[in-house]
Amino acid sequence: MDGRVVARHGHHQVEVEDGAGRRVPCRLHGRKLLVVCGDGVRWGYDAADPAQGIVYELTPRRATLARLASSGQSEPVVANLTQLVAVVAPLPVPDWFVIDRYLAGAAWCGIRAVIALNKAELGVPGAIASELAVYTAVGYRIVATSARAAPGIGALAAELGANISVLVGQSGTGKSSLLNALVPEARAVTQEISVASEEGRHTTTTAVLHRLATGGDLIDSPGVRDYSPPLPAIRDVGSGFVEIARAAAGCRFQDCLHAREPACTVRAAVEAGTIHGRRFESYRRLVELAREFAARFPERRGRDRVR
Ligand SMILES: Nc1nc2c(ncn2[C@@H]2O[C@H](COP(=O)(O)OP(=O)(O)OP(=O)(O)O)[C@@H](O)[C@H]2O)c(=O)[nH]1
Ligand SMILES: [Mg+2]
Ligand SMILES: [Zn+2]
Repeated sequence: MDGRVVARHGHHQVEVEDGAGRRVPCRLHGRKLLVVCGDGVRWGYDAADPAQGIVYELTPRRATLARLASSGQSEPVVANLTQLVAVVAPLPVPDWFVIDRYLAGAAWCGIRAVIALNKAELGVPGAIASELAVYTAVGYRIVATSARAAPGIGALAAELGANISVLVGQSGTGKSSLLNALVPEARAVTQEISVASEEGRHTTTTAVLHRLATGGDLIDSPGVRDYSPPLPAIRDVGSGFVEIARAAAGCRFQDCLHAREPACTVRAAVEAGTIHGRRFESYRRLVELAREFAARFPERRGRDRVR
């Protein structure tokens, strides 16, 4: 039968949803099979134990959110997405570099990205409002949400629509709380952020997919401390930053890295303030990372292209 993986538990156990929406625990046939939440699979019931299934093969993946592992390899996290929702909150204090990397990763795998500002009922500190204005200016959609009070989750539900969306971001921003507000039967575990560190406690440990009443799907994922997507070739890093890609059209050299080249319209825009300095710094750090990985793992050059 055809099915879809809605959760992975460890390396050899997954949960598969059948055509009727039933969720069946399954083991993987063969050790080489690497499946993640969202994967389409071929599976069947286990003759020896009809309460269990066996996954035999993976169907080809469409847009996959992956992470760059320290081994230099690209590790799939969630497969077959159409949208990424980066969740930030007044607390924990946002790490905008992490947000930029998710947005770039979404761009490289060809999916839409939006930013959700959760815990909005607490009020939005000026520093966060001005960062968010930078994203609005370059064209990202921002939705204010609250899992507890007004403004609620109406705007987020509208943004999710029929998409297959994943909630990503730092631990403690309220991803699982938003999921519970949208899909009460999900009953995802949530936990107060630590008083001492003002950071989340990494409560969610595995990505799980839930069906939305709107016809879309929502995947809750574990919060991160840091994240990097698999990186394209160095000269393509700028394509993950809308405003940099746009301004780069005017650079004298087609493969301009916007570092020290003459007649660079990107650097001119940074100096003029039309490209935000922190976004440019985000870009610069990713170029450095791409350079470092290309040097450390020359055999992988060009292989981990996300598209
Ligand atoms: N004030 C307020 N608190 C919220 C809101 N949403 C979530 N919280 C609280 O924030 C804390 C963290 O929420 P979680 O939903 O566990 O956060 P998470 O992003 O899933 O965290 P990880 O699973 O660790 O990544 C909990 O104490 C929630 O009750 C909100 O809209 N407003
Ligand atoms: Mg969670
Ligand atoms: Zn340039």
